Amino acid sequence: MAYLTPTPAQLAWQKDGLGVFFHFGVNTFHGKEWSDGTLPASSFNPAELDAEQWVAAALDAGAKYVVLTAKHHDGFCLWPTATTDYSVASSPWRDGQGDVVAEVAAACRKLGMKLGLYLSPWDRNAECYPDPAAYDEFYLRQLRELCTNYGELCELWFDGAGSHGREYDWSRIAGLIAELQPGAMVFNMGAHTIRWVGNEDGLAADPVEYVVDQTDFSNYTVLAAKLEEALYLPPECDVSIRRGWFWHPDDEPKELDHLLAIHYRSIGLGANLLLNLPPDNRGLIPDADVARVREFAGEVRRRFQAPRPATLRTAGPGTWVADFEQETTLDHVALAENLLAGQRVTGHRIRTNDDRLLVEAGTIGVQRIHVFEAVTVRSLTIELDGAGPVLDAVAGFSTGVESIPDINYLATTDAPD
Ligand code: FUL
Repeated sequence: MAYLTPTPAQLAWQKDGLGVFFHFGVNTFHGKEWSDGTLPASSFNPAELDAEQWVAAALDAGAKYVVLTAKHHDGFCLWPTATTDYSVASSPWRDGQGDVVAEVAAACRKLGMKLGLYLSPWDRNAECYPDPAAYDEFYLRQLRELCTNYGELCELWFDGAGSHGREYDWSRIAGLIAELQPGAMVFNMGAHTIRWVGNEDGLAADPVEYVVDQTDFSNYTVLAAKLEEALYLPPECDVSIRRGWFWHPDDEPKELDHLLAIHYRSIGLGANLLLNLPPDNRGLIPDADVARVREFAGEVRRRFQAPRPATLRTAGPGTWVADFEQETTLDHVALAENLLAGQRVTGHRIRTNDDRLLVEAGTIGVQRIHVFEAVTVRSLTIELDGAGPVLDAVAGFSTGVESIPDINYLATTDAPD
């Protein structure tokens, strides 16, 4: 059987692991999650907007890329597009001369962050939206502006919300991306290279399969999109640090434990995580959110920055041994599979040198983190199931933490007001 393999760009994106989402727009000034395209552009006025502060917060979080909502479902454009007046150019912000996309792009260049953009296919403001052919032209012009004027893009985010049952001209959209931003990951629709994980809670579940023949489409329909053929499509888990995607005055950041649980259930299962940090109506990421991401990243660093010294050797087909330099107490193990020949590991077990079964689980992928009651070992044996699996790395940690925090989350699939 032939195995589908990642492109170098897909593999690099998977290794980046963490991204930060910025949901920002006219909604930010009205306490809205979704609006219908009638909120006045004149209400967009973030008096203290500082894109560098946003990108610095993403750096603090440990993110390697950011994704900005250049246009959400309401159709309001954060750049001075030639396609519509419903944009920053009609707002009082920077006397109508501003360009949020350009400011975020400049901050990314300055701080060494990759930039991705979200351009909602569903547009509740565009008059031509009911006419698919006319809207396709309009949308392609918007995408061309974004793909031309802001440097290299690492990701284009196509949100399925509101678009169920609607066809867009995906072949021309794909052609335009191939021409102008061939390295960008394409999320969810069209010539996609990455997929949505299937919920907005940031949670993957074992097994995390990179090769799939159908994908979940959006939070607002249970219907999955059947693919014409199986594709290598690693998942991205998306979740907001707050209840809302956009900033609301009465909302607050999630607890540290909740964010850590999300980390284990996304990055710890071999999926990417796109964590939303919504800028407020001043145009700044609130202090409480900055403090929380610093706390989160600090705790991740504390747990994972110092693996216990070990060497890895093969011990027969599908079997690997990690020898620690000395007897070592561990409560976490991280594994990495070699993905160059595709995702091969379907199951795996970890045993201690005195043959206790420590872990029994499914996929490994780009990274798999296990947590368990502390054990003292000299070596660990890792047995891999699958065709020709190759283990790239094993790292053992002693963190003082022996379980993943419990999270009682409510998955919401109701469309927002
Ligand atoms: C959803 C949208 O409807 C939300 O407003 C948000 O943008 C989220 C990331 O995707 O489907």
